[in-house]
Order: sequence, then structure tokens, then C-alpha cells
Amino acid sequence: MTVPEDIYEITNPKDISSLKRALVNRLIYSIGKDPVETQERDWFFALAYVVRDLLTLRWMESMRRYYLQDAKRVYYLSMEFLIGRALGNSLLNIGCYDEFKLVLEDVGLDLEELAETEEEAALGNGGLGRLAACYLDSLATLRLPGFGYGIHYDYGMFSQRIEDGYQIEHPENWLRYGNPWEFPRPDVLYRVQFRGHVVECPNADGKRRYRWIDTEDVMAMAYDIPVPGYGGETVNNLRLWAAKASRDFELKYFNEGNYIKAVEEKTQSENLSKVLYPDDTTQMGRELRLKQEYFFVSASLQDILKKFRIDQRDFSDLPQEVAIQLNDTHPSVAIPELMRILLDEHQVPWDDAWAITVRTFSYTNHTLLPEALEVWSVRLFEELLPRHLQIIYEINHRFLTEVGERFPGDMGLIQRVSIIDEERGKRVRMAHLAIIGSHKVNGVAALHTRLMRTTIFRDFARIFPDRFVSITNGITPRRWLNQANRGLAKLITETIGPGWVTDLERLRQLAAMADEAEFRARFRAVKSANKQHLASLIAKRLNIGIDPASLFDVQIKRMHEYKRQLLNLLHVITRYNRLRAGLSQDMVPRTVIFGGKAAPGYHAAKLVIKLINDVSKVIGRDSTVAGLLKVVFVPDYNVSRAMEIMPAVELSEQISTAGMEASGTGNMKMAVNGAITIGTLDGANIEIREKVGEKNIFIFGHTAEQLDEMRRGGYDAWRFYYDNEELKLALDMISTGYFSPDEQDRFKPLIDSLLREGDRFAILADYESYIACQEEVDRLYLDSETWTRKAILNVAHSGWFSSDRAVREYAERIWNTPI
Ligand code: GP0
Repeated sequence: MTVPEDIYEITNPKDISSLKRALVNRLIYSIGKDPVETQERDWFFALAYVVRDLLTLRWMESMRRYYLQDAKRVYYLSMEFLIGRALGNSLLNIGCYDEFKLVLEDVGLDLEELAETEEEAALGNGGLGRLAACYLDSLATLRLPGFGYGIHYDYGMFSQRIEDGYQIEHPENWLRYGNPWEFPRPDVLYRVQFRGHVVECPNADGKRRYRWIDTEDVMAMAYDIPVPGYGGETVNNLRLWAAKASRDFELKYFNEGNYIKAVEEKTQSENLSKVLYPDDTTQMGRELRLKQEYFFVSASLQDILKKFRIDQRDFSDLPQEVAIQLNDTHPSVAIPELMRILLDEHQVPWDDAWAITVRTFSYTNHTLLPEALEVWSVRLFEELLPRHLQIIYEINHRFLTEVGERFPGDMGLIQRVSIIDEERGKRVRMAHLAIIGSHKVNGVAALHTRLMRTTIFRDFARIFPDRFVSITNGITPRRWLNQANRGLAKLITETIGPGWVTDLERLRQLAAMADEAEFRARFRAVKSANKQHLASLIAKRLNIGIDPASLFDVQIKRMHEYKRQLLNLLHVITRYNRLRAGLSQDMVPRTVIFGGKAAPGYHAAKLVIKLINDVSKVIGRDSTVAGLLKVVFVPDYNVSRAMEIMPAVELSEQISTAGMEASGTGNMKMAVNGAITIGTLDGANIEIREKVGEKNIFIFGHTAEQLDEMRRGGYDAWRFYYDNEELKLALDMISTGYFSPDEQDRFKPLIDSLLREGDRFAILADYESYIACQEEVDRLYLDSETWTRKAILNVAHSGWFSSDRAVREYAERIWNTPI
């Protein structure tokens, strides 16, 4: 049928009275509340439904457009989508923010306040999940038919509370009041198989056929979340799968009259999508995790192939019609799964199936840390996915045969590149599978890709020289500048017009303004207002007073040893010691802000949180440094916290061990918000330096190559300790209980890892140059005109870090869907 033009009550989204009517309608008819007796949350939900309505029509139009154009689809498969709150972002993207603000004022409500009641969708751990969300925003903004597929976790990332300085994890029940943005699709339901066994049955044509039978099945049910592009023209879709028990479970026991058992089994199978693994950059070798991976991959592929309309096409067209991006190896079981579908369900010959598969998939690698590379025991794989293991063996066999032919006599090579690691109990190396099964493998920054090609995947780079490409990560300017920093966004628009929101390179026009005193003053006023705002939030929530005039020195990211929050603390302690020794003349007052979660089982990272809080307490109580130094740990760092903090940052701490941070994306967010980076030559910091200019960034520490060389010569931790008195003092204070008089050796494990266990993250090696660099920071900050000038240049030259640029590169170089 054709949709009648006048189907919807909002005839004009700019017409305040029609918006108001819609809002009150939703409140009464969708929420069931009498407008005279409402809570703030009721209004939030009513508003969210109105906004979703506005998105829905655009969403249907977008889908129809893609259908008619028969455009090539891009599917982004990811275990994580850290999308955050949607209200403010949706309103800005469809251009109705101010109108709704007026409507709410009319009923006595404040839009910003109302937006705070939204639970954030924290379906991700950190950078990897947030990157996926930024890319969805860019795909929609660039009008590309790009769709996310992931898992509808009941519990996303845990919420972090700090009790007595320690991290305590609490479950975050984001669906408690329901999610107003999603459409549950009980009719979009696929069967996902597990376990069982494989039987071989000869076909009529004499060819062998394999069937996977006697499986235990779980159903995957779809939830759709609209993803609005900027300008409101295109709305794409994020489809998340929730586990539902298959009827088999119920019937089995029901027939035996065992009702309770039936319900128990039902619950068990639905547990599959219950919770997000809160681990970042360590491989989680748990059965449930592998099940989650296959669960969402299987459902997504069934859905993708259904939309491909195989009844009307040939599978050989698949790579022209569909590109599938694997966000890390987590969804890489998609490779044998597509092979299984083609081979077993559609009788496509192996070679054809393999060519189709490789041309369809591409894989993004996000880390070189060995502990993060996924491996599964062959035993577990065989138990859960017996047919997939067979197919992996066959992929491996054919691959190794080819390698053997191309590089005869190199047995070491065969062992190194095999998908199966034969050494420590047989294990499936998912990264090898992902590389072999994809036509492109991308690293997420230039250095990261180079190291990938020359270190962990060196052999593969030799075998597939054209397969590895570098696409530096990006961030969406809609959320991270236009929405998060309204003050700066306004100043920029007044100066260069509004085009930067979808063409961030235009920020370059601000470069000339850096030399104008009046613009610098306005820029400084914006930063200062942002700092005051953050200070007021910290005062209100944490009951801590911070000086808005002090330098805001910020490290916000997951807590991890390689990110070196401990190095930051060593600077804080050194600074504290200098201040107490009366050396305050060259030092500017600083507020050092930390925020980040540690994986619940990561003891070292959790201990660093406690140390930050203990140091904060000691410094906070010492009146000799009052007004000069303050340390704040902001609890429960998440997307919403990030949006509050980013605009107020002046010094952005990006101090990971060179070679270990694949890219970083917080570094980009802070630069575009007018912070100056202090960082190592790691990840995208290198490209930030290239873009903003080496005079406008603080770089310190050893390079990846230098560290490599140092390690080869033997790393002498104690030398650093004895050679630098200030370092020795800071380490001794930590290890002897200066900050923990109630438990003197509380932090001894941290110091042991540096001095006795080889300092894997080279904290001691970089200490001296970090301290020297921090001194330069102070000197520059004293000259506020020059500081401001450099900060403006950071904004002006950060345009390249837009996720629009990154997604364009994927489209051109990987997906073959140029824009
Ligand atoms: C990398 F391997 N990253 C992983 C992982 O499991 N989780 C994760 O968030 C991050 C990298 O550490 C990063 O360098 C990178 O920018 C991000 O993936 C997106 O590529 C910083 O967060």
C-alpha cells in the first residue's frame, strides 16, 4: 500500500504546537499517564517516543531508497556498540533540538535535565565499542546503507562505584524502565544451533554432503534501534539479537510433566545474551563467550542472506551486493559459518564458496597485545560447533598446502601461520582465521598497521602483500563536538559557518584565527565556562571543590597497565614532593583528573584505582599544597561522563607504552575540543602530531623501536631507580605505605612489577622524559596567549580525525562502495 501523506500528527517538525500535541498524546496514550500527575521519566519517555516517531518515517524512507537503488549493503558485525544516550544526539541530528526545548519549557521542563534521565546504552567496554557507534553515525550521515549487528545484552557494562577508594562493580540494568528507542521484532526470529554432531550422507549426484544434526538450539530475536544521520535525511538500523528459548526445551520436559525443569532450561538458554563481558584487551576463554559470538553471527548471516534474496540471485553476486566488516576477531566465526551455509545448505562447490567468502569479509584488528588475541581450545570448538571445526580444518589444510607450494621447505612458516596452534594444547587462532578469510585486514592507525605487518602478522604480510591496509580511526563530530561542546560549536559556527558538522576539515579555517587576540579571548572564555561547568558537576556529585582556574590535566580511558595511569601518578607524586620542598615558583596550579573502569578480574588495574584515590586523599588533606595540586577520580566513566569532561580538558594524557595503544580515540576527542596532548609516539598520537604540528603537542618517551632495542640489550629497571632520586623517592613512598598508612604494603605489588618483574610497560624508562615534558607544560601554561593559540590550532587541524573520513576510506578501500 502507499502510505497516506497525512498519516502523522506532526505535520511540520518546526511547528511548536504540533510537537506539543504529539508529546501530550504520547504521554497519555503510550505511557498512560495523566499530564497532571507525572514524573520526569514519564516526560522523557513521551518525548523519546515522539522523536522515535520522527525517526521512523525517515527510516522507512531510507530503507525504501536502498531497496530501489539496489545499493550494496555494508554490515558492521560487532560484539560491542557503545552508543550512549540517544535523545540529545537524535534531536540535534534531525535538527529539532531548539523546537523541543521550547515545547518542554512550555510544560515547565528543562530539556537538558530531562535528557539526564535517559539510561545510557553501554553495550561496550571502551574504544572498540565506541568506534563502532561513531561509524554507525557516519554511515548514516554519509547516506550509506550500513547496518550494525550485535547483541542485545540485558546488562551492558557494569557501573562503577568507589567505596573506600576501591572499585566496586554493580550491574547496570539499562532496560529496567524499557528502551524507548528500540522496536522489538518477535517475528524476526532465527534458529541458532549448538553442539550435536556431523553426519556424512552421499548425495544423489554422488558428492559428499554434511549435515549437522541433533543440535541444541537457541532462538535469536531481533531488536531494531534507529540510527539517525546528521541532517535527518537518512536513518539506518542497528539490529541487536536477544536469546530466546526454542520450543524444544519446553516441550521436552513439559511432556514429562516437569514444568519447573522446562522453565529452568528456558532461562538457561536465554542467559546467552544476559551480559556483556567486561573485559577489555584480554582474551576471555569462556564457553559462554564463544556461544555469544556464534549466536549473533549466525543470526546476522541468516538475516543478511534473507535480505540478499537468494531466490532471485546467484551466490556469486554476494560480494557485489554485500560487504561484511568484522570488528575484531570476535565475529570471525562468520567465515566458517558462511562457508557452512554455502556448502551444506546450498551445495556451492568449495572453491566457489571460498572465493565468495573471502571477497565478502574484511577484518579490523584492534590490538597487538598477545593476551588479547582470541584463541579457543579445539576441544571446546568441537563440542559447541563441530561442523565449523571441520570447515576450519579444511580451510587450514588448503591454505597450508598453498603456502607450502609457494614457500617450499619453510616448515617454520607453516607452523607459524597455521590456524591451529599445536603448541600449548591444540587451539584455534581466530586472528589467523580472520586474516585468511578476508580480502582486507586493517589496522586502526599508521603505526599499528606497520607493526602488525612487521611483527605479529609478518608472515601473513609476506603471503598476502596487498591484504593489509591502514585506516586510522575517527570520531563523530556530531556527538563529540556539536553535541558535547555546545559553547565551542557555537563559536565555530559563528566564525566559519555550520558546514564543519559534516565536513570537519573545514575547521582548518580556524587556523588563521589563532593569531587574533579577540578570537583567542572568546575561545578561552568557552574553555573557561566548560571548566566551570565540570567543576560544578564534580562539586555537586562528588562533593569535591576544584579550582576552575587551575590547569585541567585529564586521563580518562580504561584502566590498563599499558595505558600507564601509574606513570601519570608518578608525576603527580613527584610534583607533590617538589611543592612540599618549596619549589612552587615554576608550577601552575593543577587539577589532575582520572576516570576509567578496570576489568573486574584485573587486580593490578584495580590496585591503581585504589592508589589514585589514596594519593588523592593524602594530597587533599595536605594544606601546604592547597590550591596548587588536586587529584580527582571521577567514578563510573562512561559515554555520558566523557561528554561532560571532554570539553573541559586542557591537557590530554595519552601516555601509553609506545607500540601498545593501537590507536586511541579519546586523544582525538580531546584535541578537537581544544586540549593539548601530552603523549608518546604511539597509536594515532603520531598522526595527531603530524596534523597539528610538533610545536602544538608535547611528545616524550621512547619510541617503539627504541624500547625494542632496549629490551634486546636487557632492561635494567634498577638503574632507573638508582639514577633518579625523585623517581626513587616516589616509588619508595608508594611501596612503603606513605599513601596507605593503614596497610603499608598495599601497593607493593605495583612497585614489584616495575622493579622486580621487568617493568613490561617501560614506566621507569619513560619517567624522566615525562617529568621534563610536564615541566614544559607548566611553562607554556603560564603564557596563556601562546597556550590558547596552540589549543586553537589543535582544533583547527583535527578535522581529519572525523569518522566521516575513516568511513569514506573503508568505503573506497575495503567495501568498494565509494561515496
Ligand atoms: C582494542 F583489542 N581496543 C582491543 C579491545 O579489546 N578493546 C578495545 O577497546 C581499542 C584500542 O585499545 C584503542 O587503541 C583503539 O582506538 C580502539 O580499540 C578502537 O580501534 C583504544 O581504545
